[in-house]
Formats: sequence, structure tokens, C-alpha cells
Amino acid sequence: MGRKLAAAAAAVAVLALAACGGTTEPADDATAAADGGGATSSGDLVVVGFSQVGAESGWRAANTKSIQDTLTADNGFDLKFSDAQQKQENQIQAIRSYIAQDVDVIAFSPVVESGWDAVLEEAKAAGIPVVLTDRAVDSQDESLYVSFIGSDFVLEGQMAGEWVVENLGSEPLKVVELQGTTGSAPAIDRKEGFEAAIAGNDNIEIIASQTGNFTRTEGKAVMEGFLQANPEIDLVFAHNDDMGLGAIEAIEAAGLVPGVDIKIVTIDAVHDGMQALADGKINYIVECNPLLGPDLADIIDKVMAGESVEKRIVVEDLAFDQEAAIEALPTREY
Ligand code: GYE
Repeated sequence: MGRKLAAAAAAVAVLALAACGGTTEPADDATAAADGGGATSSGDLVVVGFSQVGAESGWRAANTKSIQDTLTADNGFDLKFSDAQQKQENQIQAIRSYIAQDVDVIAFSPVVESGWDAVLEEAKAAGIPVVLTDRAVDSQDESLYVSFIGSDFVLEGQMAGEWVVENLGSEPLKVVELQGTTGSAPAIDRKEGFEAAIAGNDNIEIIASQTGNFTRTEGKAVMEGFLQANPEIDLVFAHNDDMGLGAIEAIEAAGLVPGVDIKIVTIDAVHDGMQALADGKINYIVECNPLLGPDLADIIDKVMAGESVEKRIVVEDLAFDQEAAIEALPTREY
């Protein structure tokens, strides 16, 4: 959403008339919200306001689809969905809009870890439970959210690092790292996990590390810079498949063979990444499961029923080499 549109949407939301993302609320919602409608604002449906990070990667597309396919009217939900285009200010605005609309539950995937306390306190004061999906916040006050569903990103980085140590660590290895969005939980944690795994091995050296913002375009551009500045690169560790796929383009454009001249390890295991792994252009992928919709629906149902919910739900992830990717691809959901 552009700045102007976001501002306009927020202004209208104050009147409890509009949702973020440029859609207009049905009139009965506005009336119900003005009446303090809450759970009854859409008949029997549970009204959920979801603020998504953006559309930066294949992972995000699969995650959005899972949420939209699960939180349907047939399943008892009225989903209000907004895309923050990787900007925290847009997410804060969307959350304030959901508070103004008096939705039943707010869920969001925080683009960065810090800076959420104020808006989460506003949601708490309004009596609206918040569920974190995918990414964490660094708030010390855990009462600001009811549950956090997502993968263990430190473990993912560690699994990637362990594979590198075991398979490539017997000879000197110059590594470049493509980091995710600066300040985001997966970028911070995957870096930490990878570094911890390679720490004991003197052969492995990270010679350059920069953010590619989880996108293919930026991953490619950063890799081009790495290739120009470093005559010798043995391995790319990319915090997601998309940046790894961008790196493949840069490596090929430089006349080198990805997966052979320069090895590549990534995280996500979305379809395009798995295809590149099957084709031998990526060497190893640690999975990050984006299908969070069913768990989110389950948590929301429990919250609405007044049942207690787990504060932290850890999603289990697998890992794939070429052979495993070839085997998994035909039946993979994303
Ligand atoms: O790995 C990346 C996406 O937060 C786990 O965000 C998610 C990450 C995912 O852009 O592809």
C-alpha cells in the first residue's frame, strides 16, 4: 500500500468504516463496531484482522495462501487481510485500524522484532487478543500476546551450519552470507544459529555478510557485489531460497556454475528452491514450513472459546539434499 493510500485508509478506519488494503467494510460491520459489536459484528463469524509482512518471497506467498484458505467464512471466520509491504509503520497502522474496527482477534507476522510495545498495549487495553505468527517480537511483557506460532529460526541456521561443517568443513571454505531483512527475527536468529554451528571449525570463514531483504532481486544485486569484491567465494549461505535463487542468477552471469564452483545453502524449501536443489544448483535446504493457517485457526477458536492456549507453538522443520528434494518435489504442497 502506498503512503497516501495507507494514510487515507487509517483516516477512514478512525470512523470504523474501512479496512486496510483499500477495501471498504460493509455497512453492517460499521454499525456493529460502533455498537461495540465484537464477536457478533459479522453474524456468527469470528472477525480476524491479519497484518502480513508483505509479498517478498515464495515462502510468504505460501504463508498468505495458507492463512486465506483456512480463515474462510465456511470455517467460521471473517478475515480482514492487509499487506504491509515490509514496512513496520504500515503494520502498526493496520493494527490500529483493526483495533478501531473492534475485531475479535488480531494476528500478525511482525516485520522486525522491536518497537511493538505501544501498539500491543493499545490492543490489550481494547481487550483484543493478539496472536503472533511466523516471526517473534522482542517485547519483555508476554501478556501483550496470547500465543506465538512459528519455526525455531536459530535451529534452522544451526542445521544449515552443521551440514556445511560436516560436508565441506575439511578444507578452507570462504563463505558469503545473504541476510534476511535487517532486524527481523529470522535474519537475527538464522545468523546466530549458523555462526554457532561453524564456530569450532577454523577452515570456515564468513568473508562478507549483507542483507538482501529476503527478495530475489536484492539477493542477486548483493551477490553481484560479493563476486566483484571477492576473487574467491566457495559457498553462499542465504537466509531464504529467494535470495539464493537471485545469487544463482548472479553466479551464472559471472560465468560460474552454481552448486559446483560456488556451493549454495538456503532456508525455506519452497517450490522454486527445491527445484533448484533437484537441478543441482543449490546444495542443501533447511525447511521452514509456511503452512501456519490451520494452527492459527485452532488457536483463534480456543481463544474465542475462552480455553487456555500454548504461549509458544514451535513448527517442526525438515532438511533436504538433492536426492531428498527429487523425492519430495512431486507431492510437495508449496
Ligand atoms: O524464511 C522468508 C520470508 O519469516 C520465516 O520470511 C519467514 C521468512 C522466510 O520472507 O522467505
